[in-house]
Amino acid sequence: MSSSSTHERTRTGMSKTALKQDFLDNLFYIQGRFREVATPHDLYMAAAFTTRDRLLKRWVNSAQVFKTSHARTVCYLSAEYLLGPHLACNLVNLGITDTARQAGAELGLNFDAIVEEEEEPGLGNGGLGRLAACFMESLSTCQVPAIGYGIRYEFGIFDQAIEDGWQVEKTDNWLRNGNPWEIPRPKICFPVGYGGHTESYRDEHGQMRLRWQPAFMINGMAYDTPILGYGTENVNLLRLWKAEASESFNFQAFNTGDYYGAVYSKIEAETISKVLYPNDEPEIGKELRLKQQYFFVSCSMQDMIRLHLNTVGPLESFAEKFVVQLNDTHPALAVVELMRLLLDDHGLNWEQAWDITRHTFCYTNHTLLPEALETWSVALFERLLPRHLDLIYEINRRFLDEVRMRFLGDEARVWRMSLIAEGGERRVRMANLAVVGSQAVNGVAELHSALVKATLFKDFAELWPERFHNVTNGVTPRRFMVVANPRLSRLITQTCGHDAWIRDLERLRELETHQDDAGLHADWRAVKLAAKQDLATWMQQATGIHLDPASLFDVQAKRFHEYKRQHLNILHIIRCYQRIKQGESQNLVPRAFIFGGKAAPGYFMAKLMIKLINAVAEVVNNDPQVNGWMRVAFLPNFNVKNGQRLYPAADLSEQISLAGKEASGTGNMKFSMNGALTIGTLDGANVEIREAVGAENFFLFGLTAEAALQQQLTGYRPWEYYQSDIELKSDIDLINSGLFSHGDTQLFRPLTDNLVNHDPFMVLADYRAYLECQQTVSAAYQDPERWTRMSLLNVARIGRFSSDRAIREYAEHIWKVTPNPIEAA
Ligand code: NTF
Repeated sequence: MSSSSTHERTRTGMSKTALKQDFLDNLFYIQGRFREVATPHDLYMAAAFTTRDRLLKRWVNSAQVFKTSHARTVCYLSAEYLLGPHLACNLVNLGITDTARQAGAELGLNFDAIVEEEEEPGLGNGGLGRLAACFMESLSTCQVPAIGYGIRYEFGIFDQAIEDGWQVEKTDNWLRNGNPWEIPRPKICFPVGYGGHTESYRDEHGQMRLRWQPAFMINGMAYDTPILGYGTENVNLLRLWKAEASESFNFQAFNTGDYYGAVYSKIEAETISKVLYPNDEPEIGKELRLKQQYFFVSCSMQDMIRLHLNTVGPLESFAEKFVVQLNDTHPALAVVELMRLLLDDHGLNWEQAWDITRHTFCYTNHTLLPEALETWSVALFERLLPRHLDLIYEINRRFLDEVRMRFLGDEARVWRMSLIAEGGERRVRMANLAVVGSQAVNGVAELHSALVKATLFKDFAELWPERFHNVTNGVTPRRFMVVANPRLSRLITQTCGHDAWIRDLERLRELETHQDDAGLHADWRAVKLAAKQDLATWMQQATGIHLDPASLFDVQAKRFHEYKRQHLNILHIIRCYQRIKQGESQNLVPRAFIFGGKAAPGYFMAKLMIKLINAVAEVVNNDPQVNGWMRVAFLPNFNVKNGQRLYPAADLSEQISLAGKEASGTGNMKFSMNGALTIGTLDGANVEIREAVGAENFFLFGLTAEAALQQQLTGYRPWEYYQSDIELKSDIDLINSGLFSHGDTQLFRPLTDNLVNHDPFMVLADYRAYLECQQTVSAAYQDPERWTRMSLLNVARIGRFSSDRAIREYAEHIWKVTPNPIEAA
């Protein structure tokens, strides 16, 4: 530590003494408690405020600099941010974790218990929302000026409890005890309209124009959360909108004597930001969801226009000041809303407005699954957003003329590309809208981006090939290595002789020179074992299930979905069980099979998979004949916090989706970063992870995307696999026998029947290859030196999958924005 930075720390209050004093002050002045009577939550709040005080200074400084320098700014629009707990990450990014720990110790406090106390904001479902959170952190780290816009859901993703083996959803009342990380901005508040009609009028130049008269208005109020970067003074802003009744509206009702009516309308307005919707239930078509999307998009676009007018000036340069990234199609209405604001509120003409709009937006696609592609019925649109429907028609008319001009006489193409799906109920295609309204479209892994061009957006890629890009996802090593796995991080820093890898993850490659170092191997194994012990302790207490840290920890943690094929994993478990029962354990290694993940509340099949896992667990864990060999455990309520317990403890990472279905995956990266080896298909980012870590350090199995598609086209007959593979048949039959369901032979029928008769995700086709691959896993695990070397090389070569790299690619190729480093104030 140089003397100037030591000085810096004391000057800005980063010293241990200052931390202790401020902690006690916050405990007293904010929580109204002194040390002796403080609850664990009081202690957490005092720690959070003490940390927040320290980041506010950086934040205000960043905001000031960005304002005066007119820095080009990225606006990330996302309906989800799965942030995870803030405290530990903010301490790491402030560089004061050790100081805070010592300060705590001197006050007689348990630092880890305080960190553990934080309830995470679960404002997202899974991969897409977590990606947005990683990107926000990396935007700050990479010094790119950015604002994240989203919704401040009062209830985030439900908490999952397991009762009698079934998933039970509990509301996530995350704001109950207050949120020390957000700053309410009552003055940053925008009106949002719904319903009503459009009318024409003559403007001051005698031009006929249209305007919207909404039937009712609500307000969106800003709540700001500062997002720190690592090793930088740059702090970006996450601005989430809360829906509130508009005062004037209330007042009107009050004046007419309808006090209760006014209160009711207030409640109704506030439902708009009440609850997060699941993302992997087939098309829900919920009106409230469309209202939510329009709500946050309208507030965000109005806010950007306000900022632009306040700093830069004329709206003609809007697209130079801002670039807006659409995180999937949920915010795609922003394209239309910007058009409306420019045309109706700011008097631009169509050509000007469209030129600005087209140069403002970029769109990321996150899934090819047809049931996840958003469409909204024209009728609903007409009722809720009549002006926007007009604008969509006009955008479409002009766009389809362009298509006709380019592809003479190809009306089938015009139909496919239209923003409106005709035939049957007319629907607005949000993905087509997003592509037409954007200057760049990207997929999230090489394979996915290729499939986007070849299938989903084939027509669009033929029209505008230059618009299509790939940016492979990444994850932040600060949260998923430094915070989640301090032991491994310390070992890496010690081995490399520096901690520069934390901001430049490619430098993990320096570990390669130590790949045969026996001392390092021993330390590496000790680190893994300690993490497994931690997880085992936690599991025992959370589920009562005992896991042996010496066994191979085989982990599948992600949302439950048929395409992710948790049932393929279960079939392997049942096969192991049967083999052991039949005395064929010679090629096995003792394994703990660990699952985590939520199922969308309305997704019956996914919930049945959870039940099956718990049912198999109950039998296996209570069978003394197999207990030396295997355990099955379901970790309830998989979220960011619980993920941080799992990744460090995994030996084997299950990434077994049907090739072509998982757009990227990001859990695959988090496991690998923590030294787990992957068993996986050639799907999503697995392909690139395997290339990076080396084929010899990755357990590959299964059909390729191409072969899977080919087989589907020529007629896939799962029952032929069932009939011809006696082990497969016996595994499925064992489920149907009632062994796992106290004699109920019908309980799992929907699942097994579906596998044998339809099997849309080709579980049976990949079953044999998966079993064989699992045998090579067991064999490798029996050679600890070899396994350790493979684990080490996975970490050494995973640098590319930092979200810093992803952000740099977006910045250079898509956003055309350069870093804007902030000097310390
Ligand atoms: C998810 N998509 C994909 O299923 C994952 O493969 C990917 O890693 C993440 O996005 C992040 O890109 C979704 O969650 C959604 F909503 F699009 F279905």
